[in-house]
Amino acid sequence: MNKIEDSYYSKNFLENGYVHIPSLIKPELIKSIRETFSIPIANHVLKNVPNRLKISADRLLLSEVPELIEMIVENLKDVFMACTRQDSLYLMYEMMFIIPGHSPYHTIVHQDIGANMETIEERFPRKSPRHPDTISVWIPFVDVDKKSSCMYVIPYGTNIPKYIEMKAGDVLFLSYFIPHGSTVNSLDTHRETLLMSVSPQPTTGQDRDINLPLMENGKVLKVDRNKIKQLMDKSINYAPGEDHYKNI
Ligand SMILES: O=C(O)CCC(=O)C(=O)O
Ligand SMILES: [Fe+2]
Repeated sequence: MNKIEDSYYSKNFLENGYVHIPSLIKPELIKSIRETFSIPIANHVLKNVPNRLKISADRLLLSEVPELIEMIVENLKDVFMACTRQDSLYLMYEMMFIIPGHSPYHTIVHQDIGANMETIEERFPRKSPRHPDTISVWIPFVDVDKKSSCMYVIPYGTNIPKYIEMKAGDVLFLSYFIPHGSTVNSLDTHRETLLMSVSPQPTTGQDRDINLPLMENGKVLKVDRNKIKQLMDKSINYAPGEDHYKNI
């Protein structure tokens, strides 16, 4: 990405609360992630629980293919710095999220500042232990549109939902405050996605956040493999915990 694109994306993000960045991950890489991880996981879970509405695999890509996370940060580092106005970045959580074909599940409208979804107060809370410039990074591994569980956002200054149709390997940045949700997946095929939350500062007093340093002074760091191993051994789950595929 060049500087002009970076500043175009960050300007849009700061003005509207979201930005859609096309073609981040190459099709061959997406194909291998799907064949190695998301499709076998979906098949495994659905074999055991055929009516599963949604499946999440917490920190699996981080532990199995940390290069993928490093590559994403490397490619997006200038946009991250422009959007957060800081040059450090920490990973709060990372999960693969799969919505099976014909699942009635859809993500109810919420802000990511609220980590829980049960009540209105939880979906639209007033404060959070995380930094206000925390960004959710959402990457579909399959093309998504209104029929296949694409995301929608309510851009800053509007009250009209905007549906974000995306190609596999595109990226959607969501601010911590933008209201967003997703449509149901009415296709036969699964909707497979990667969801990460990154923040310019670590969180204190919130032990389910990974707080893994990804960038320091504008320099992308190698993911600390030992730290990841410790994290995987400790079972802290990003909500909703009942969906963790390893429990099945
Ligand atoms: O993938 C989705 O449907 C939405 C995920 C999301 O917004 C979240 O987990 O906060
Ligand atoms: Fe969200």
